[in-house]
Amino acid sequence: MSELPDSAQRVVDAATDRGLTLTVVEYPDGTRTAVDAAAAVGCEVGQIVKSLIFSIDGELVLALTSGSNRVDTKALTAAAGGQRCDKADANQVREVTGYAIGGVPPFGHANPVRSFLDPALLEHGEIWAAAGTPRHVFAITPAELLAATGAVEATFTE
Ligand code: 5CA
Repeated sequence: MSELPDSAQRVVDAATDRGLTLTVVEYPDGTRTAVDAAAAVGCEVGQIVKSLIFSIDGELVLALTSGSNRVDTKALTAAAGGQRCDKADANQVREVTGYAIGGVPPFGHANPVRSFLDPALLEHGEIWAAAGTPRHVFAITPAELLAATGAVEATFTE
């Protein structure tokens, strides 16, 4: 088995800490967006987990969103109990998660982050998420993802 890049290995280690064994798959053509990832994996876009960071009243939160959905920032703000929501910029994403956009995983972040999960992800038996780079992904069940992230289910999509 070839060696994983550090950022992907950190995700595997975070999963191990949570009692999960991840199989990370590398797609050299890239999995930077949900559409790219679905094409690479050969699954529905709705089975891809987008790990999106928003700043709500200055708190960086994670919205685990189905690849086929768009975040309704008003609904996300309400779920988080806040007032104002801005999309995080690339620097904020890297600062809070420790990963670059396109590879942000759903757990294994540099800093703790409150997480919310789009219930549409629960409709699938298997979903796929970024493993720390824009080329690496892993499969997980929705129940495992909920347990690994401690995310709160909330309806926050348009
Ligand atoms: N690897 C894939 C799926 S496994 C992935 O990471 N998808 S993603 O949706 O979680 O990450 C891409 C998202 O990053 C885009 O949907 C977009 O919301 C966000 N993004 C892209 N460019 C920027 C940017 N310059 N600033 C802030 N956010 C950005």
